[in-house]
Amino acid sequence: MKMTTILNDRYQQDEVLSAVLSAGSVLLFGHVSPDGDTLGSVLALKLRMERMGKKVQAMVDGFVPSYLTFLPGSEAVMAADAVPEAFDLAIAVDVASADRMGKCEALFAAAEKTAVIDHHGTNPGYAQINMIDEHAPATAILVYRLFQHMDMAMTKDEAICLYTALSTDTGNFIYDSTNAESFAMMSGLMEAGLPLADYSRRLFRQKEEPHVRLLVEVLPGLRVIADGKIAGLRLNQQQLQRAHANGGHCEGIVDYAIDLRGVGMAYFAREMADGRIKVSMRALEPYAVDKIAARFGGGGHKLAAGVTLDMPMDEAVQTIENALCEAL
Ligand SMILES: [Mn+2]
Repeated sequence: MKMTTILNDRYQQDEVLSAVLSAGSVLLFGHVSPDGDTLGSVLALKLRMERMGKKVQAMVDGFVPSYLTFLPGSEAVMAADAVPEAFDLAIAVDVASADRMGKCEALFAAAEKTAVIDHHGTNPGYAQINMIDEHAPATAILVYRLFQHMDMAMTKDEAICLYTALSTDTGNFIYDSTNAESFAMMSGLMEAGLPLADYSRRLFRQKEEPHVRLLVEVLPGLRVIADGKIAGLRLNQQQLQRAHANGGHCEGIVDYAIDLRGVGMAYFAREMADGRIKVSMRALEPYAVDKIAARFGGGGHKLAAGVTLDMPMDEAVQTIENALCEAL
């Protein structure tokens, strides 16, 4: 495969490779509210490094969402309050800033040797070794590049992890970030025996009953404003409980707002157990929501960003709608 040469002092691929080779034990960290890319990339690395004879542990502040429990090795991911065995190297995977490790941040910071593998342009490079490429559509792409520099054939389980990571971060290969390298990597995963039909169905077609019951609660509250250019949805704790759902079941709900024809920006506001309001925002070019999220202390990408607001639902929705209208 043709490899792109990245002239970027934050792209320390060789340094990550040699750190991995010389480490006897590794602790991998994902980000809070773990998604397909962070978990898939962490678990692919875990499987590979175990085959290299290393002792590997993985740790995340937050639960593995139920739609990702099929990932090989996901049952071994430790919670933030676990006490890991001693390790030589800490690697943060798909973690844009150190505080995105949540309660694991202190453990990472105290490690003797640290590395980060990430694709967020906002990543300041907070580790000793930083392998960051903001042009990669998923962290999984960077992990795949690392694997290509190891003299080992890919296993089916590694392929399943990397496919999960890449496909979820590209919205099943439809986001603008999807590039030729994504498909070159898919070719490699298929050669490794990826059961594509089975896993694409698990990830993109199957719905859990609480998710569908959430739609029944949420969709009647659809708001369309600004001449149809902005749409929004909201969910309170009572509705969440009626649907027997949890936060993980909310994945994808914001798409019902952004997928309305004519809509350029959308939000989904949900009340969390502590009363704060978590807002997911989406935009279509030429609109962007990253600056709006940043203004209120959140983060993310131009077309997908999020923020948590410490105010009642009505006020949070009004605040976000005002900001979105302003950005139009
Ligand atoms: Mn990612």
